[in-house]
Amino acid sequence: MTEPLQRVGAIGSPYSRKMRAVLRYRRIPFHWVGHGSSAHQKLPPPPLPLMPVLHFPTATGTEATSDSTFQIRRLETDFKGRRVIPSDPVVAFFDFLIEDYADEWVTKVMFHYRWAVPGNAANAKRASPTEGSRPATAVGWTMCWRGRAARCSSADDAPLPR
Ligand SMILES: N[C@@H](CCC(=O)N[C@@H](CS)C(=O)NCC(=O)O)C(=O)O
Repeated sequence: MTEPLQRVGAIGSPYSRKMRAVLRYRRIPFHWVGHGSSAHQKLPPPPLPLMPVLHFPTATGTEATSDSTFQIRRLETDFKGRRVIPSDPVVAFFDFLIEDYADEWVTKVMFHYRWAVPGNAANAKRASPTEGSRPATAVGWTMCWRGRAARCSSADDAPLPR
């Protein structure tokens, strides 16, 4: 594979940044396609409406894939060198356990520090709605996230944009 992979994501998305870190570490060329950008609109939809989406080249175009855990596994089989999954099956099991824990729970910690620290919240509420993610307007974005604030931020009165 010589063409850079298309990776749809957003700066504020922890899973997008996880995949960017993996692709950089593995030295796999990729294009960062902004979620909601015109380049994004031209790509086929993923199986799940979540970021990041990694598009793998196929004989007929590209295959859109969802979920960073499975994307990492696919990269392990498609690209050689600087692998991130240990070859020892016992160590690989612990690797999987730690990744699963981090995917499910460390994001809660991340969201807490994003929204509970006033300086971070001020930055996030300015940056997040302007990233081009769906929905594209600050009002739409707020409506989308307000109902989730308690779960995502660890605070009922998270300082979302008004
Ligand atoms: N388990 C998935 C989680 C992906 C995920 O939750 N992505 C978030 C952005 S960080 C998303 O797309 N959220 C959209 C939404 O909740 O509507 C993975 O590892 O890729």
